Amino acid sequence: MAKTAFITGATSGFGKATAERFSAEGWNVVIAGRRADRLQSLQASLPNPAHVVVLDVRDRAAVEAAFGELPAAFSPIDVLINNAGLAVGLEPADGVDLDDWDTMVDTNIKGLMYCTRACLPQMVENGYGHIVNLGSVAGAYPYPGGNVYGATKAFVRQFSLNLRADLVGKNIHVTDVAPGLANTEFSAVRFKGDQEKADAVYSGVDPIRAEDVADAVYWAASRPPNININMIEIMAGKQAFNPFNVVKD
Ligand code: NDP
Ligand code: 8X3
Repeated sequence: MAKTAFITGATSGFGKATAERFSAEGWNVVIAGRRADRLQSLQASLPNPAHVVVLDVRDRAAVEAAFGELPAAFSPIDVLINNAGLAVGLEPADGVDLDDWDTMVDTNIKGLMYCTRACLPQMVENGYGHIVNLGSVAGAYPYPGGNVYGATKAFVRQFSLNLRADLVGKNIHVTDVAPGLANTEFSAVRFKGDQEKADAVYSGVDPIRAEDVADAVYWAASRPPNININMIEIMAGKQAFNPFNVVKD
């Protein structure tokens, strides 16, 4: 029987590439996101069965309903890929719009929590499961303007480890996949539709591709059950770290 992966944020970027990868490998996929038209065209393009769920992960009741009302062919979920997320803005903390911080916390933290909690009982009952969370290098390394975005991804890292602590005896695996600079719609969203600013982020860099991340997610999810991949951190070949920033008088 085909296994099922539930992928949030499947309308674009990593989520779409991950749905394509799992489907190509013979999996059934549940593809979730807010843009119904994109989900429908993705569904039509996939080689194996796909179930569309139009879902805003910030809506707790809608998340509970989505996991509670899955068709039999897509239940139970074998792998949950908590990918939906975003950065909004790159302003220093003292000038930020608080609504942007709320949006990131509500999506990257609370939405991920809701999906995880809604999915876990069926995994426990089934005696098998794997949760792959999309973190970020921004959760480990600070940069100017990363403020709450990076903090939400630090949450993803620690929540992944703590989930593992809870689930270790239940045959449920947990992986935090933490990419760096990757060319998706991420920067266009961060800069609120300013495509010129978004493109500038990737110019002169050969960034990570969505397919590279899908590859890492699929690899982690297809390891044998005797191992758990706790974390995968990926950077672009031209991306590294800054030294400490010491400001002199
Ligand atoms: P994209 O903007 O291309 O994709 C983001 C996806 O998240 C979209 O499918 C979007 O769907 C979905 N999404 C956003 N908000 C919600 C919501 N409230 N409810 C449901 N779905 C939502 O970006 P990426 O593919 O790059 O990002 C995917 C994940 O990877 C994010 O968590 C991001 O933080 C993380 N990441 C990105 C990196 C990068 O440089 N690109 C690097 C490291 C991590 P829709 O709008 O249709 O709802
Ligand atoms: C996205 C990667 O470095 O732009 O999570 O924050 S970065």
